Amino acid sequence: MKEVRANGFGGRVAAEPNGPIRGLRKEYTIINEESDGYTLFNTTDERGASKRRGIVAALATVAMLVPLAFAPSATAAEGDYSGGIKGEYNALGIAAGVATEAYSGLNSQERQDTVLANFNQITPENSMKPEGWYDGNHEFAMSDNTRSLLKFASDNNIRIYGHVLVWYSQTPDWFFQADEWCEDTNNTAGVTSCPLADKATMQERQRQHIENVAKAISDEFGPFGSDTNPVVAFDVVNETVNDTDNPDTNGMRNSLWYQTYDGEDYIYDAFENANTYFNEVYADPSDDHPVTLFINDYNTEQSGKRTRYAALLDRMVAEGVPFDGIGHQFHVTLTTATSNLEAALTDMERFNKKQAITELDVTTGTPVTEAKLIEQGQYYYEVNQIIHRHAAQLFSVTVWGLIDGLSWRSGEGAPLLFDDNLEKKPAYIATSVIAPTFPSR
Ligand code: 9MR
Repeated sequence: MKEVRANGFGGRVAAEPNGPIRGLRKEYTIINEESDGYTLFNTTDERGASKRRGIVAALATVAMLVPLAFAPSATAAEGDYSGGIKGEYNALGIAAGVATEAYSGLNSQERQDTVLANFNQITPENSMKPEGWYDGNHEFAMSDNTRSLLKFASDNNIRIYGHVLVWYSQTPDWFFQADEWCEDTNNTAGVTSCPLADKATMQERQRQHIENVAKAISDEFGPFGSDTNPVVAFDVVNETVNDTDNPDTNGMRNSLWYQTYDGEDYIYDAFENANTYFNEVYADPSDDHPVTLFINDYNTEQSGKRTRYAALLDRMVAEGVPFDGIGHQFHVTLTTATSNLEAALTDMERFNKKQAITELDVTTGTPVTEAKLIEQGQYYYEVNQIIHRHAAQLFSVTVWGLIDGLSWRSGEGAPLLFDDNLEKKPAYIATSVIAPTFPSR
């Protein structure tokens, strides 16, 4: 990895051949020791030749140390930057997603504006998980959080990538009990002291849950595929593959789903049910497959997990399971080789399905320094190049949160594209611009 040095704000200011970057408060410049400084972007043509020339020249001196400097810009205007990330991805046929909720990334006008300027798809970060649909009486109902998010999406013509129908986590333990009212004296989530339900009971509970979700959404927002229903995809199952190679479960997680079914066919059933209810029963007759059905997992950038994931997918294909897409969460750090992310996408190409980057975030470690933020920009830039190379199969790329402070990993170092003041980080620039602009690490 090449050394990156940040001179910090107010550090060395580069020559300004093209003017400041529109939409950015700070101007980001590359300065290397053997040449002039180069502005990464210009106001009139973000993909212009002058910029490329500058960067190529900068990259040509790669014997190097690439110190980077920030310089405050007096003239940069806010909020008008090349159609945002969605504009860039749209050119590739990929949706630009963010995980958020009405109560977090959409709870101020400024946050809503930032979401709408940059993304055209939202994954509900928590509200649509199984436990989000039940009250204390085990009654099924759409929550206000889910309703608000769907309404925001429907009103603003933004897509929803649903998350998640079947998951070992954030599912009430009673769901897996033979008697759902049996008192569970074990306080650990995912474990119950009560006798487990049998397979037939679980098959019916799963079917009912999936039908209820599809029906509740279509009752309020119209059938799937209609103009008012924003749902275009769903994580049907999440995190079913084991972290280690457990031969007893054929590499699958020994969850309460696995235990109650005594096998992985709960996954097959989930796709059958989702296909029936989202793409048939509650679908608009004019659209024969409105909801793209995904399987989703983490650590697919690691070869062992990926091998087990692919083996499961092979079995699903052999069983004729109606799945449409393969999700890669990509919760990574600056030390995760980006080539491993690319290997994950490449290895899954043979299935001829859609793929999605479903939960992208890249922690810097702490303390978060300017140098780390620049390196993170370079990392996101490498990921963006991978996205370009795999655009044909990619359905969407989703960052797991709007601003660093709202991230589930905020303690591990600023993982996202916007800081807590909604300022665009180098990671944002790297993600939103197609032209080759960042020197490699
Ligand atoms: O980001 C989510 C966080 O707010 C929740 O507390 C957490 C609870 O499990 O889930 C987080 O989202 C997870 C996602 O649903 C599935 N993949 C891993 C994500 C990070 O934990």
